[in-house]
Amino acid sequence: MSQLLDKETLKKMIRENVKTLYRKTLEAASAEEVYQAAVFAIRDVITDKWMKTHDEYYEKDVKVVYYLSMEFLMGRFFGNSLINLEMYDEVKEVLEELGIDYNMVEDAEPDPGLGNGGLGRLAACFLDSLSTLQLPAYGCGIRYHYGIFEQKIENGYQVEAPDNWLENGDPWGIKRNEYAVEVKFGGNVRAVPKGNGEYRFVQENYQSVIAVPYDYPVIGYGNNTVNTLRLWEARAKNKLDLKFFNEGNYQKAAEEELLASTMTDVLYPADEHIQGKELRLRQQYFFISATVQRVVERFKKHHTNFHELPDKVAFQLNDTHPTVAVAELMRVLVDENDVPWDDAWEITRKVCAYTNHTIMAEALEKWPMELFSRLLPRIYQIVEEINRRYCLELQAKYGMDPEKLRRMAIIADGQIRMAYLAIVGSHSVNGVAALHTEILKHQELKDFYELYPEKFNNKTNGITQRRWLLHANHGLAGLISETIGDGWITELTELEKLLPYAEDENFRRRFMEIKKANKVALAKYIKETKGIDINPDSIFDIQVKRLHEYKRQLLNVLHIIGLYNQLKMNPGMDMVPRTFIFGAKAAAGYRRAKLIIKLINAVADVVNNDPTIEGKIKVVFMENYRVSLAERLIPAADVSEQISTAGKEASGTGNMKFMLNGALTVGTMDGANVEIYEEVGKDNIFIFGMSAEEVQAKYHDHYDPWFIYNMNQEVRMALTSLIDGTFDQNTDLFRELYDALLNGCGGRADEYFVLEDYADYARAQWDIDKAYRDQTKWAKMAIVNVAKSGKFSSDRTIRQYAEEIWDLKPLHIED
Ligand code: 26V
Repeated sequence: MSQLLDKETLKKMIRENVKTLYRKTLEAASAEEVYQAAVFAIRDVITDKWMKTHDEYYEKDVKVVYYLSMEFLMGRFFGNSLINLEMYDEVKEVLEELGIDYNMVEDAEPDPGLGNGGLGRLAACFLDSLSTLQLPAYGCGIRYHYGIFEQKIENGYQVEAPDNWLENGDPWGIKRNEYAVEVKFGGNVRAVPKGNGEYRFVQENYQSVIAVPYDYPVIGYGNNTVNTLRLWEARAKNKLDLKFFNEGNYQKAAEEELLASTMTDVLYPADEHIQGKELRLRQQYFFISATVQRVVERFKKHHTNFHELPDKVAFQLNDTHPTVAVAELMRVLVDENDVPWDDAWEITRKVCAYTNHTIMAEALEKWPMELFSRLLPRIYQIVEEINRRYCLELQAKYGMDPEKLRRMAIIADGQIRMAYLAIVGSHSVNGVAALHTEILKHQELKDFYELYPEKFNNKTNGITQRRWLLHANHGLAGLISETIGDGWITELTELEKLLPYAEDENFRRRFMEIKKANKVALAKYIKETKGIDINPDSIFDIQVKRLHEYKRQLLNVLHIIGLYNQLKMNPGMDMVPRTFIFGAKAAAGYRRAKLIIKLINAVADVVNNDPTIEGKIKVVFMENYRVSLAERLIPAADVSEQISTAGKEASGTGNMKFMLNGALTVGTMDGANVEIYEEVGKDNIFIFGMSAEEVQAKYHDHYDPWFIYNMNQEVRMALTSLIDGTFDQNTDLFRELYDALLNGCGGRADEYFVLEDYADYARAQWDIDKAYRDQTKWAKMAIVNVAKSGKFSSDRTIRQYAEEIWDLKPLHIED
């Protein structure tokens, strides 16, 4: 029982809150209403700690990191907050004693999808670790009114619906009107003489938007630290512009209001290409300008010497999306605080650090000059000046080399390259897994590594075990704590103590019973939501992540087709029954990705309803993959599919969540899979396919997928199934996928080497089949995976950021 609030008080508070909020008795309240009432009860506990934390930060004037990110994929707050407050069991008991089903209450909370995928979820795991490690931190981002779309499947196709997560209010967010800031767009810049021969640059004729922050608590586990996630919302400065209104120009009069109200409406639901979308650049500058202005204001409360800024403030740029921060900090220092350019530049570079999350060329942000200069005229000038000085440096170092200059310039070919601005304006550039960082250094950012070798470093991603084991998998968490104590909750490498228990029959039995129970629970959920019967004794083989060609969901489904064809020819084929589960959102405009979703569903329809294969294969596409669904799926997995083309997946973090929950990986030597392999050893993982180097060589080499087609019957038959009506009644629906693999409609044929890696993937899948038959062996392998997952805690990652990039020290907050 927690000392924070006793059970009787809590019961009383929940009753009272239901009454004041809804004019109802508890007995008459819906799960939604009980949820709201319970949140208001625990908010009390949180608020005291939250205020104390911030008072201490201010008083002690500690250094603070600002994690700047367009996305925070937080997942539901309720259960996780209770876990971190160590009040979970107590609140659960209280609700059950009141006759309320705890899970119904948790499920009543919307799952705020303020992110696309890996990058946004990483930000959320990092915040959890920052608070747990007692590190002073803010997450800074945007309070989108609509998060990532809700995915529905209609007739096998993805259909997008808006996600109105704020519909029933926002009990976790606190609006801070007193910290509202003005952000300026457009207009022109005028140089005003300062009188000392210098000029001050002022923006005129601009449009204003007011940024209003909403603060969300980020609770540390088992301590008194409550950091803040600060999300900015746009509001008009003037509802109506009276000047235009009086002239009878009503549209113009309402323009600012319209501009403001659309700015933070919606998250861009693409995690790859969007070309030069003006609203996206507005969103970026909006939250960055607001953040930078607030940070400098706060700094000035204690300091007058701006050279001390890097001792008090660190900005971590989550990909290139917040990179205007480099120029905005320069603007605030130079224009608004009269700091000389050279000093401001030195300060800015010490404050900023950049994380790269992808080497997919399409995702590297570039802005057309015309758009950038029109929207952000002063920022544009500053970027020009940064570029001018930087190009002089390049010339001093390399001589006059126009090709090299063109390759490396921040501004070239009519565009501003945000990654290069981030690299030049930061003291640290990091990749998110060892392999990824090596590829950055020696391929993608080779020129920059030669120029600034000291900036480059690796920070292998991690995940928080509080959400992904303690909250998502109570059964396993309980068994582990009972066996080795609960130190793992804040020190995940403690899990190594489980290693000897791989040899303990009793432990293995209980471990496998828990997995089975999780599978039974998932089977029930699938039956309820999809109406599909699945066999809890089959292998649960799961691939959940965004849909992308490089992630190769197509390889997975082609292999399913291959298995199905074999079963049709040989119904008695001896295989362990398998349930293949998918979850994936496709970017709304990504046609081929959407077609792959349709294919998965079409294959599911045929395979699940074919009695001749005797239920040996089932295929399930779970709609609307999101954090709360991941929490249901991952604990029930036997096999974790991490099958990207080697060299393409920067890290992956799903791979770590599965491992932590005792699933075995079938994967390529890509991203953090490489490090998982190093931890568990070759006998406890199923590796297949080309290495990143082989992929690179093949890319330049002659690659002919027809060669594989000719040589491999299984591949040929699977491909033929795509176009012979097996899955689409002869409509030629999937011909595009067939062509993309063999002929490369427009682009390269089989760009991601699906066919090249097919045979070895199928071999690895048979190895899995064989291994699973020996349940003792399988249990040992799974336990080793859990035991060796310590490295992949985001606590480890954040410690490294704090020590090696931010120079950030923990601050203990007393009770
Ligand atoms: C890029 C873009 C480009 C413009 C359109 C909007 C948009 C939105 C998001 C992104 C970021 C894509 C990069 C990304 O999510 N990378 C993933 O980062 C994970 C955390 O580091 C990593 O585990 C995954 O491997 C990597 O794909």
